[in-house]
Amino acid sequence: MEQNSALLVIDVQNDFLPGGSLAVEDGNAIIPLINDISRKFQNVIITQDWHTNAHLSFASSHEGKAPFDTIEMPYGTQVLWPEHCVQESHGAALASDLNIPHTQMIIRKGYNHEIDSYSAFMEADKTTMTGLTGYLRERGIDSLYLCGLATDFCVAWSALDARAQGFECHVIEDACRAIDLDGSLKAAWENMQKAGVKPIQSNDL
Ligand code: VGL
Ligand code: ZN
Repeated sequence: MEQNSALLVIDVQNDFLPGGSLAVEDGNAIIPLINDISRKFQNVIITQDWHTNAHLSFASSHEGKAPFDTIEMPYGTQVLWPEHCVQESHGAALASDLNIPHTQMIIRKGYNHEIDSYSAFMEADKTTMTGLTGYLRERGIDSLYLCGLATDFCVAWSALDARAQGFECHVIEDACRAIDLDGSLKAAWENMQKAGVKPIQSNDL
């Protein structure tokens, strides 16, 4: 791949893998594929969900709420999750069999206690930027390829924001797995299609 392209590996962390607190079904199946795909890219960026203890996106931080309930936050409706990806925990660590030594940057998100951040570009308030747009622009990167977990949350939100920020964006479908809450996977693909995100398969690369 050209110097203007980057692979974004989204949230391949223990808590999103089988055995983790917010396990995505079959999530571990994509790891060897992502390792292979990464060899085709000069530029690789990894994201890491990185929450505070008792983060407000956790159901356990709200009395009477259970995982997958929703709540109204100042920035809109928030799905409440099991505790996951708490800073420095084993669950927050990148999968140990993720093997991408030429990764150039690891960007963390979701570290603001009161605001969730599915997207690698901006927090759920749609205002607070993570700095990724500036990093990519300074590096002359304008074409992105996304893979990882979960298709319908962090991958989709990152892809939509990538388009909103003016990047060309592809989602490598077979190198992602979904949570799929109440039709969220179908809705995510519809929104991505409308926004001009291009779905591709790993063997298209
Ligand atoms: C994610 C829910 C909560 C994800 C992160 O990586 O898709 N989903 N935090
Ligand atoms: Zn999270």
